[in-house]
Amino acid sequence: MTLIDLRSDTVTRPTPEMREAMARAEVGDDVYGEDPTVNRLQTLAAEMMGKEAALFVPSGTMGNLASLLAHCGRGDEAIIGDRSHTFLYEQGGMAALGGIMPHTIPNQPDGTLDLATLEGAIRGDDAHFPRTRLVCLENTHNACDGSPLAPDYVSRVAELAHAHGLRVHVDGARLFNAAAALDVEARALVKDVDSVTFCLSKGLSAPVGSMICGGRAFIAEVHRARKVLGGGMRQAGILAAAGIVALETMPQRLAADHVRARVLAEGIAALPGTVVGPVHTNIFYFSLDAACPLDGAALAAALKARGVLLPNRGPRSFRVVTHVWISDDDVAHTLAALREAWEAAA
Ligand code: TLP
Repeated sequence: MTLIDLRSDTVTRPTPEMREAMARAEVGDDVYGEDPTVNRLQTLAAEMMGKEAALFVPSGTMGNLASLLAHCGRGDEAIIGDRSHTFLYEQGGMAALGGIMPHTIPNQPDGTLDLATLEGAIRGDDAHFPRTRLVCLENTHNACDGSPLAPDYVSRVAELAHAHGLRVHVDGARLFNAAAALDVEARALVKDVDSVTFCLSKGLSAPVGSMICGGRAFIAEVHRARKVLGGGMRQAGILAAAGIVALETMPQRLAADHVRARVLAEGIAALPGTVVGPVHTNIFYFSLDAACPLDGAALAAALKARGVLLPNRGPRSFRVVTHVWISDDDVAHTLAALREAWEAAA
């Protein structure tokens, strides 16, 4: 039985067209800058983001860390949302490896940072304080219901940050989901920021890799950071080839994942004892209240027995993520499996 895997869009496998492109890819040594396929991907990514340059890195985590290392020195401070992936799920790499102090401020439920709180967090020029260098945003915001941040909000953050001499980095692991949800070009979401990382894996379904995009001088710094982090890859064109197909073919189909997420959420909301969060993109959260006949572990086990992978994240809470390998039939099967689980427990 092929499992219906709703754990994350990180589980996506390459499409047949990607595998074909990988098999045919021209390669060279990318540490020497000689891999033509990597170079093509970097040019394409920079163009799509409206930035001067781009760099291919193995993962979103490395993309964020290399960007932070390029923007900040040891003892500098980065203002970042307290529910952001970089703060919560990247092992504190900025502090551990870069000596960069995370200055967290609350993420609003929609993933934004309140502008007044942000401005209040910027340090003055005083020898007691670290120097504030950077503001980090996340778009879409994974932990805040997969919310997309609108272009005008991002631009207002950039305006505020730049007025104080700070830079802005966007963790755009799912930037193309935000663009699809808001019906704008991805580049419109980053036009005023200094750097962006987006993932070719996840919703775009390439097997490996993320892109960092920004100005030429910044990308030169990021290139050094990637090397010291062990991210200089040799014949990486094999991977970049899949990334090119991802950029050319996948953004335009993401809206379908968002529709399927909504159908799943509506079906779950109709079951007694569920509390379902908002659906903006391909990620939503739900929990089971006291009236629910099942707890999280029991529901996860019941679903697994029916071919659906959705482990509980807390005792009674779940995250659902749709992606290219979740079809309408998979949605229908999942909803039927949920109903059966409820009936069996009642
Ligand atoms: N997120 C993963 C897990 O790490 C939680 C997931 O399943 O959602 N930024 C954001 C917003 C992310 O969601 C992720 C991965 C990353 C960065 C890190 O990307 P990778 O896994 O490529 O290092």
